[in-house]
Amino acid sequence: MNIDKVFQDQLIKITQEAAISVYPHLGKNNKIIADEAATNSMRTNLNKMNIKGNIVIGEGEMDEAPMLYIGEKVGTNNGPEFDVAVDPLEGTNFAAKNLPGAISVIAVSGKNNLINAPESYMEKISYPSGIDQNAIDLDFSLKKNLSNLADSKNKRFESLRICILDRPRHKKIIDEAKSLNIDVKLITDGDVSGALLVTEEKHNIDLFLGTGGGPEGVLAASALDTYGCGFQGRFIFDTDELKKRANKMGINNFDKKYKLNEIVKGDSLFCATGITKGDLINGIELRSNKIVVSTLITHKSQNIKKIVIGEIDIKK
Ligand code: VTB
Repeated sequence: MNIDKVFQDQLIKITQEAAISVYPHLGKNNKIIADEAATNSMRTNLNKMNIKGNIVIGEGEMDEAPMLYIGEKVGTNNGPEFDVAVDPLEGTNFAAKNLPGAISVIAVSGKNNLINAPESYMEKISYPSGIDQNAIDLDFSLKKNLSNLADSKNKRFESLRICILDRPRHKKIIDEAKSLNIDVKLITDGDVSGALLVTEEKHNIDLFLGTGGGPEGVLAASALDTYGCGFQGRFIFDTDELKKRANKMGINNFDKKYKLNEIVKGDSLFCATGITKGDLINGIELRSNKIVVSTLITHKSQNIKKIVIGEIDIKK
C-alpha cells in the first residue's frame, strides 16, 4: 500500500507543532516536562488525522506510558490503516540543556509494515547508498566493514569517518578506530540523527554504528530506506522480561540480525523537525513575527527526501 501524498503535509505539521511545543522548555533542565509537551502535542494532532493508526514504536509500553504507548490506537478511525512510530522528543537531554540536536520524529507505514518489538537496546549499523548489502555486517570487524566500504565507494580507507554514541560500551570500537587511524565523530545522544548522517555526502560520515535505542533504530530505518542507504539492526533482549514481551509480539529468535527491509516494509513516510540546531536539521528560529522550522521529510514511494522550511505566524 502506498501512502497518499496528502499525509506529507499533515505529518510535517505534526512534528512542527510538537517541536514548537518544546521551545518554552529549552534549557530548563527538565526533560520530563519537555517530553510531555511534545508527546501531548503529537498525540492530540495524530488523533485529528483521518487514519486508523496503531502505535508500534512509542513512549513505552502500556503499563509504563500514559500517552502514545505501544498498541495505542490513534486517529479518527476513519481512513487508511497505518503503523505509527513516534519519538516526540528525541534528545530529551539536548532539550533540557538547550544543546544542539533535539528533534521531533514520526514515521508511518501501511499496517504491519513496521517491526513490532518491545523497547530495548539495539546494535545497529547504517551506511550510504550504492553499497552491496553483503559488504557491511554487524558481525564484521570495523576494519572489514571499512575496507569493504572504501572499496565500494572508491575512497581511501584513511579518509573514512565513523559516527558512534559516546558510551563506555563502545570503547572497543572507538579504540579500534583510533588504531586504524579513522576519524570518529562522537555524539552524546540522538542516534536517529547519527544514523542518518550517512545519507548525504555533506555530513561527511561513512558509517554509523553501535548500540542505542531500538525505537530510534526503527525510526532511522524508515528514512534510510527512502535514501537507498543500508541498515542492519539486532535487538538486545537480555532479560527474561524483555524476552517474554518480545515473544508476545511474535519474536522467537532473540539474536536475529534484521535487514532494513525486515524492519520497514513497503512505503513509509518519515518526518523529523529540528528543535535545537543539529548536524542533520536546523533548529527552531524565532523571527520578529514568525517561527521558522525545518523538517526533513522522506517518502519512499514518492522518492521524496528534502528539507521543508515552515514559517508560522506568531499570534499576538
Ligand atoms: C540513544 C539516543 C537517545 O538514548 O538511543 C540513546 O538516540 C541510547 O541509550 O537520544 P543510553 O543513553 O542508555 O545509552 C538516548 O540518548 C536518549 O533516549
